[in-house]
Amino acid sequence: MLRGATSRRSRRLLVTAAAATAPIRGDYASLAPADLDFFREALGEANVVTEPSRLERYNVDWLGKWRGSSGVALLPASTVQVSAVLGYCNERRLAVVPQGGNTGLVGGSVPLFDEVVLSTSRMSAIRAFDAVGGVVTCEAGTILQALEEYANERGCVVPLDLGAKGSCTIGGNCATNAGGIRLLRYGSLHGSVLGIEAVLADGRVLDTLSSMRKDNTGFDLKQLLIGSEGALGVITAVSMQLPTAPSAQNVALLACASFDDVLGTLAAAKSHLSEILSAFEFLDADAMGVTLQHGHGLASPFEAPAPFYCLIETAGSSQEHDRDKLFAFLDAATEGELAADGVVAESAAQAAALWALRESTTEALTKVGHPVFKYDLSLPPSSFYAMVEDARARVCAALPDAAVVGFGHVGDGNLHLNVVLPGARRGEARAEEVEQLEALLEPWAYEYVMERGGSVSAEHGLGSMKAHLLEPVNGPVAAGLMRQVKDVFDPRGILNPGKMLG
Ligand code: FAD
Ligand code: 2HG
Ligand code: ZN
Repeated sequence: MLRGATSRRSRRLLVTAAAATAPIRGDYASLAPADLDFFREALGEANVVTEPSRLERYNVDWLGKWRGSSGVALLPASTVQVSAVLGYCNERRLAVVPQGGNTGLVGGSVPLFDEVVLSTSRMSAIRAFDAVGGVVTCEAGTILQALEEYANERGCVVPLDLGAKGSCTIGGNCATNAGGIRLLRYGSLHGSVLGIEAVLADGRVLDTLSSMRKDNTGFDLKQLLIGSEGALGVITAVSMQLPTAPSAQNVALLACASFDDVLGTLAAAKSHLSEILSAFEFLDADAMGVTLQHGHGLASPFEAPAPFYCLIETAGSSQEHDRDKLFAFLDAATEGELAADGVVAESAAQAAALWALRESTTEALTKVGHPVFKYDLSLPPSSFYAMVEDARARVCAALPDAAVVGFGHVGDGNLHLNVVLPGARRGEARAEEVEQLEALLEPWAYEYVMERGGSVSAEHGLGSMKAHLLEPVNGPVAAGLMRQVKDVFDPRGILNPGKMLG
């Protein structure tokens, strides 16, 4: 073996050994009255939140799984204010959690202890739009859906879309390197983001904002901030390439009898639809069942349930041409017996209704029980759905009524495996079974993925949920380099401690 290299097998063993342990509060200062005086002076009284009832939303994550006890949330309105606040926190060694829409699913966006919450919610201005180049520059707190509407009014789309679009922010999207349902078409944010402005821990402003696609003048530092989960700096603004809005869009939902048929349908979609294929998502019968049961006003277009569903979208510039291609593909899929049934949306409203079936699953699962165990995984096709079946067999042998569902971005090799006990409430109803469920799933799920060359976090990040996996999955050399980078950006370690970098 090469010096410093770790084999996949040895990394799998490291995953087994790396049990998640209770986080320990670092040697940070505690919030003092003089700190609040400084923050009020810098931001204005109204933008320093200390009332417990108003703090609740900053201390608890979207899933209600992680809860901190911060005594203050700061709401700066400008990069200058972020700089003043961070410079001060760095001097005082107050730990800080950057927060956008607080829709993250891995416990990265809320304090673990009493960290100061720095919310970008008041930073939502669009700074510039270059109509010729299709480049927008917006502040980090801009809500994704608001940016999409802004883009649509100008004949463009945002190259990113996800179910949390009504609440998540562009800064949070960049900080998590969010994937979502358009990644198949437009690639990751590492390609679409042209520049980032971020305030470093000591208050210095790193400005890489640009409307240029090409720039080879040294290290591409913005790439380090994309996916940095609040550990390297507070992103304050982003410039992004907006693709031209497609003038023709079609959505189809197909029912398949087996997961092999889902993969066959994906292969057929790629070859028949090629450049107009813009999304390929899947749900299994259980994911669809939960969605229909708990999603408001949702209905299946099919008379009978099917084992699997594929949601396929095309986006192009000629409706006639795209429809021809879509129907040729559907003929091939049904004649080849890949799809047992299928519907094509005949209006924008019908297309939205089909998309709602896929986008409502995450919320629907929260109504089944608590907590929902989420595994956001990259897996090769041969293991992709086998993992859901293996998880189901393992879990249901002990807990027969557990809901074990699979859905996600199958076109990108990204599985969302979710497991939840109906009626459970951690620490309340079914508490012992919840502990049993967790022990059945972890580290089993992570080992399973590592053995097959996948990723334990395809798009949601590590947060506090998977911080203990940073080194096992990346190996000591990569993890060590990441920690050295952290030291360069944030030598006093005030930014989001205990999360991604442990
Ligand atoms: P937050 O949740 O507030 O923060 C997330 C992380 O980024 C934290 O570590 C935080 O410290 C950091 N952060 C936030 N803002 C900044 C900033 N300005 N500077 C530095 N660090 C910052 N994710 C996907 O990838 N694909 C999906 O398809 C998807 N679908 C979802 C659907 C639903 C219903 C929900 C609830 C979540 C979904 N997510 C998905 C997860 C989540 O929405 C994304 O991770 C999103 O990018 C988080 O954005 P946010 O503004 O809410 O960030
Ligand atoms: C999605 O693709 C999100 O809908 C959330 O990434 C996935 O709930 C999940 O596990
Ligand atoms: Zn997803």
